Amino acid sequence: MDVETVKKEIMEKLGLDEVNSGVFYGEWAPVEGRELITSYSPIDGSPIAKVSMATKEDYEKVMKAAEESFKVWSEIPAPKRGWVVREIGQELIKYKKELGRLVSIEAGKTLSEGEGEVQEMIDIADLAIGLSRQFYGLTIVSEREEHRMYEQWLPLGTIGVITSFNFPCAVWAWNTMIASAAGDTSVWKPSSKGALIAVATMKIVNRAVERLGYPPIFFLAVGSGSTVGEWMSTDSRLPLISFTGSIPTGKRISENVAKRLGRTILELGGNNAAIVTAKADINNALKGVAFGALATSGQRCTSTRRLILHEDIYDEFLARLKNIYEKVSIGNPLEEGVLMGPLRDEASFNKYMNAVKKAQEEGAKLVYGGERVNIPGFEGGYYVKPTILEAKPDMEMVKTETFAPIIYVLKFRTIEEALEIHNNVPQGLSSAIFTNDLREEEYFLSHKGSDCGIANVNTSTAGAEIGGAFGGEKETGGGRESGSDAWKAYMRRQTVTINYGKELPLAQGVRFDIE
Ligand code: UN1
Repeated sequence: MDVETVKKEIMEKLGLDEVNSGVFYGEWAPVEGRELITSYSPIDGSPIAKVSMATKEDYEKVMKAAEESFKVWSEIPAPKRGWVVREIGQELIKYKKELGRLVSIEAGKTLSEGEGEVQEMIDIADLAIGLSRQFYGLTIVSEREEHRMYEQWLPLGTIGVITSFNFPCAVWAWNTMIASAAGDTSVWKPSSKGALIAVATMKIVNRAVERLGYPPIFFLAVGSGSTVGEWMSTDSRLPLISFTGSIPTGKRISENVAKRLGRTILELGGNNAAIVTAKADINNALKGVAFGALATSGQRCTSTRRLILHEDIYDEFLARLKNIYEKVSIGNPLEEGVLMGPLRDEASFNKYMNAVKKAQEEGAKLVYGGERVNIPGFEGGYYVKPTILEAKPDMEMVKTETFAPIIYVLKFRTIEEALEIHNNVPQGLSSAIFTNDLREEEYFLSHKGSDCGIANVNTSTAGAEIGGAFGGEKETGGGRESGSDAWKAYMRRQTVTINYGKELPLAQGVRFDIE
């Protein structure tokens, strides 16, 4: 199968044309007079289609429509909003294959990963349906006679969601399925490299909303970071900006939002490590590390970038990992059996080459990889060998996130030393330990252990389920999305005090007697 065949099969079904509007403000904005982005497939570098970008006037229309809709949407009881989310989930089930294939051709993922991304959207819709009946607040005892206190959660408003190319629709759904159940409307700025997926996603979900007779609640403004991204982050009509992407851009967005005292959910870089101890089940550890490092060609926030090996198993593990790397099938991700597709584009490839070079300049030893792979017939795609470098914890490249299949191997003797190495990076998203030793595992999970938002035992750093809160510490930005109580970020908490007595006693015993 090639890009052209898949394209022919899905474009009409997804309602996509050669030129598509990238702006939805209740209706699709015309494409005339707007700049166009060409979407290129990383698989062979071929153009798939074009998407128009929002002008400032378009953006204003988007914001106006989103605010108007919020007034209606926030009035609807939450469980009924949940029904809309259920309809969206059903619509996504219908289009799982087609949207999954679009993810494969626009993001370069394997067919299984493309469909997996849509499944992640369906899963979060399921979670949001249940949540729509569970926006619970606490009741609190009052120190005053005949008083009652409780807290309630109210819709927040219109929220902004800015997503990256590597999970071009799942991360949008993490935010918006929860936010819409919570009563919010949303404005989406997708990555310019995932614009076509965004358009297709909007068509699917909007159909479901419309079918149930509600006004549109999802809005779209395709554009660059310096235009739409900047407009959104400085716009006080958006009380929350959820941003997934690089640390430098995250800092910029965070500053803009902080200046207007808005809220952010930041999901920035990860530099995730797997610790493999001498007590590990080596076969499982190899599988977990290989999946973590190679899936999506190392272009996940959760990709395993560092491998911390116990000295007793170091040589054996490294040799076996190298063996897996030598055999892994790299190529057209639309083909059955291929596990590693291309890097996103030339810029990603240059970053990969640069990291390999710089790490070696710092003294790292290349064990495997470090070069481009030529796939006949797919010369326009940037395919690379998965790469293993033996390194030292303090090297700059070991502390840097490179969105590519590069793993730095580090050696440890004691579990304390392993965790010191582990935490010796600025990022703090995901982590893993492979061990069958209770003490090692508990040390890893203690406050002296992993400093990440996500900690895995005997499973990979990548591939988190939507039921948990997703996000990380330090330069990863501190945000949490998706499951658990992440919904609270999309609502505003109100502490309520009710006096049902005949007097007006004051808290803290304060007296204020008036005649
Ligand atoms: C991301 O890379 O931004 O945990 C998200 C995982 C996926 C999500 C990754 N479920 O690997």
